[in-house]
Amino acid sequence: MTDHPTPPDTTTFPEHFLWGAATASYQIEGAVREDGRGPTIWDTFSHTPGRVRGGDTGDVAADHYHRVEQDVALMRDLNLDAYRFSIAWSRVIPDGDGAIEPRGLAFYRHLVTTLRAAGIEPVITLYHWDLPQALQDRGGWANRATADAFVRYAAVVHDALGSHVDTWMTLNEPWCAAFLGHASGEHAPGLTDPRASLRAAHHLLLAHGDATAAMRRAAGPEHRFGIVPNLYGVQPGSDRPEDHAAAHLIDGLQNRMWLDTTLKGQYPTDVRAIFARFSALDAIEDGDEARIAQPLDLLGINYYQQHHVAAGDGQGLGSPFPGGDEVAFLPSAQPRTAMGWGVEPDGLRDLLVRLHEEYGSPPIMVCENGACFDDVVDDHGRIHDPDRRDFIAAHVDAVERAIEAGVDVRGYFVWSLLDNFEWAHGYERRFGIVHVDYETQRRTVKSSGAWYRDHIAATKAAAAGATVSVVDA
Ligand code: IFM
Repeated sequence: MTDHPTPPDTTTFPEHFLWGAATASYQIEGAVREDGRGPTIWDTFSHTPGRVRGGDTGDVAADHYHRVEQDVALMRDLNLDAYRFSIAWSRVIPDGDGAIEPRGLAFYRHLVTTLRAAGIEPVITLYHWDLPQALQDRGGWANRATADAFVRYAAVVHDALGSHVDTWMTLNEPWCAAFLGHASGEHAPGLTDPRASLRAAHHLLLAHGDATAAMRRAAGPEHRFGIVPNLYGVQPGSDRPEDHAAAHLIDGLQNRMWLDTTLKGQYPTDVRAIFARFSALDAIEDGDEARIAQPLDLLGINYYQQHHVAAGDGQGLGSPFPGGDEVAFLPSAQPRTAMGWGVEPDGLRDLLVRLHEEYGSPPIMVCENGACFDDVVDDHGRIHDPDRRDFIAAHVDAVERAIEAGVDVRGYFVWSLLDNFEWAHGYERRFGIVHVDYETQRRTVKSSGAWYRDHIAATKAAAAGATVSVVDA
């Protein structure tokens, strides 16, 4: 990557475009045993030896639970318009479907009012993978009743916080919850059961649809509802028909499964065939697809990279996709992040255009985009991270090119505000634009964060007709 990225054009973004940063409850909050919070599948998983690198857990994480004021002040200093965070279900209803814990709701009420006082718009995600353990003990997402419990939980949170929060996302990356959690077992609850993974996927979608309908019934006209799948461009490794077939299969499970259901009201035929192959079709009851396809005000998307695939040898390649053992995943030919993920900003532009052209998508928010690189803290305590800065600049530029091509994009959220618990990778992998020293909990804005702060100021100045240059951080 260059040391001098091409600055994105600041003049294209619509006036009310939201510049934000995102986090998730289990990744930053800590305080796992405080104020009545019930245990979750990630508490269980991270405390199981061998599941998370180095035995790391979210017990303390970035200690955000005790640092709301400090963290919101940081967001204000970064010029953020909006902050996307998730609610920990088990803080609000410790066992998932029983008694409500008022201290959990009070914590989030305090967070959203502190954000509002700082002029920052809260964007809520109701589920970012931390299922109450008590529900897992009764089958978790593979059990249809979990969708009903989610609808009640969503209504409780919406009722408590709806007067402060306009933007509501039901699920973050249901693909991960279903397939990493139940097929490859890399994530909690750590199952390797393709049938359970497909049942979980369907019940997550049903939970999204029914919760959206329930919240909308109670909502004011200003409330906006959406879902946040993680979407990828899927590129065949060659022109061979079998590589194209592999790309089609992965596109079905990664993209169309979530888009066709929520936006068109039906599973793609090839995805139904995967359900049939793993004897999971019985999970899809009559009328479910219509319930899933609730009208949406926003489509949230998370974008990090593209998949490059070829026909495999059927020997099982560790693919997290049920049925994906027939597919070989190829490394990107582009530079890669510390996760090994290819840096492919054009893939974001192409994805946004696809959503517009193929799906007639509702307005889109890029709810996560960012990069993990190995940060070095210098002798003065500074973190100079030009690779992350270039990554963000190039993807903001890709969003800008999609807007120019006619796509209605309403916001961009960096993943992540803070370094945090990166799931099975523990604390080794850092995505933050703000560095967290986990010994002291000291926060330090990285040079990528300084660039983002200045970029937001320049964009706002451009919208107001003034000129501010983005200093090369
Ligand atoms: O940290 C995760 C986040 O929880 C979901 N989206 C991808 C991020 C980076 O892996």
